[in-house]
Amino acid sequence: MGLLSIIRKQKLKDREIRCLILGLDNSGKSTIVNKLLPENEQSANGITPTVGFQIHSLMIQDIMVSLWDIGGQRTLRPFWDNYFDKTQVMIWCIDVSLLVRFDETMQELGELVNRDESRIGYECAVIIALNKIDLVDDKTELSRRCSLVESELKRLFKPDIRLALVKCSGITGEGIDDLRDRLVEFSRFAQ
Ligand SMILES: Nc1nc2c(ncn2[C@@H]2O[C@H](COP(=O)(O)OP(=O)(O)OP(=O)(O)O)[C@@H](O)[C@H]2O)c(=O)[nH]1
Ligand SMILES: [Mg+2]
Repeated sequence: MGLLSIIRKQKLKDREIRCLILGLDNSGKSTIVNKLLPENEQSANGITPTVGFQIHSLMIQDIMVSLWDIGGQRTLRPFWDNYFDKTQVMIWCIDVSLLVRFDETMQELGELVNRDESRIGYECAVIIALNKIDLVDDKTELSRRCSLVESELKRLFKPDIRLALVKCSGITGEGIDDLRDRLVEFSRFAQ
């Protein structure tokens, strides 16, 4: 292999980032991941609950994103900690249509933060994906729920962390471009 091709290969490797997508079961993580993939790679059949994890590689602009979709069922949550090594971005997915699970999702996020305060928001940027917006027709109610999440985030995180909030729907695709943009923005920062 010539020197030039070694350098080129290294440069390509430098542009790789790792992103975790975490959150409660049924919040829509795998559905979002499917929507982020190029159309010809999207699953046409239904998405089933993730047992363990699935890794997808996806090119966004000039960045190769290795996207780790981790199952959110209660029995799988004790293993979440094991996935953070060399991870630059975490997408935390919340089902905005289910107010009854807001406390649970914030508690799980809080536990992750408390276990290692230098990790989430510092080593690893955070994107909060408020998913399933298509299920909340009332816009005032949707804003109220977003504000609820925002005030919880203020309580959980120090003000200097790298954090973004994106409203989206893994089904209609609304907000998915915004999610992609945030992913690129944080990936560039990580390089
Ligand atoms: N209406 C609507 N349904 C959604 C949306 N995103 C996901 N769903 C549905 O929610 C259910 C759960 O979606 P998944 O993507 O499997 O959820 P998950 O977070 O990956 O779940 P686990 O793998 O168990 O952690 C499926 O029936 C999806 O079709 C959305 O934005 N809008
Ligand atoms: Mg899943």
